Amino acid sequence: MLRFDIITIFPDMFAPILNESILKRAQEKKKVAIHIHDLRDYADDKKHRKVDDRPFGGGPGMLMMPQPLFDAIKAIKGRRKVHVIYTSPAGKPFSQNHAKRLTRLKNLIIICGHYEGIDERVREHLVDEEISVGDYVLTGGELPAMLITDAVTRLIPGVLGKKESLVSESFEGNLLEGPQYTRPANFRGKKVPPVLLSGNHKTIEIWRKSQALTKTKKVRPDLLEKKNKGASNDGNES
Ligand code: 4FD
Repeated sequence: MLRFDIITIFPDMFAPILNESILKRAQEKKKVAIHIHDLRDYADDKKHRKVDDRPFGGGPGMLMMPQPLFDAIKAIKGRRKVHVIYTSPAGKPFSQNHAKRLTRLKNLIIICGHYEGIDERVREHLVDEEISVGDYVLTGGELPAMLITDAVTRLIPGVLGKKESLVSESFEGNLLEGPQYTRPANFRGKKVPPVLLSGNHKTIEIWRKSQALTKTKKVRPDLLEKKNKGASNDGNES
């Protein structure tokens, strides 16, 4: 069982995403446990539940204060060994191989970044890795935390059924998937490529591979360069 503890100032954002579909089933099957913690519950300032403050040296915006984060992590962690992730646009790029690596851990804490970021002492003393889910800025680290939870959970053995199987999906082998079709074979005059109706599995496999290559060349040539260099998705070990 992999346990996620997510620290956020918007705890209500999580239930609609995490308590549906495959993530809901994964929790019911005890493949993962997901606990959401309201950072404000750990504020020393019991009256205003303050968790942010102005940056020393001046400048715009607010920073997440060290006190609530230090106390939240200490309380949540207990005596367990945990891996602490902080989501921010300044982190290492998240990838499929990154997700695979995280499935090997037992306890993950994810701090959802906010405002202009965190006090550096949190990064220095509490954070094991800073992750970015892409080169864009969001209103908070909540969506990145959900995204990481989703990408990691679906890789845990027994979470996906046969229907949603892991084999031959996009990113396996650094190729995007080519076109796919379902019934009818002729939809309002728009026909499915005849090779797919041939029943010749070998020819179909070759056609799919060539389509995948063409598509990857067109939309993600960077993936092919990595493939040719023999590196995995993010250049890290899976
Ligand atoms: N690309 C990401 C993560 C968080 C975020 C925030 C500093 C802004 C994008 C720290 C500035 C956190 C990402 C919150 N936006 N926004 O992973």
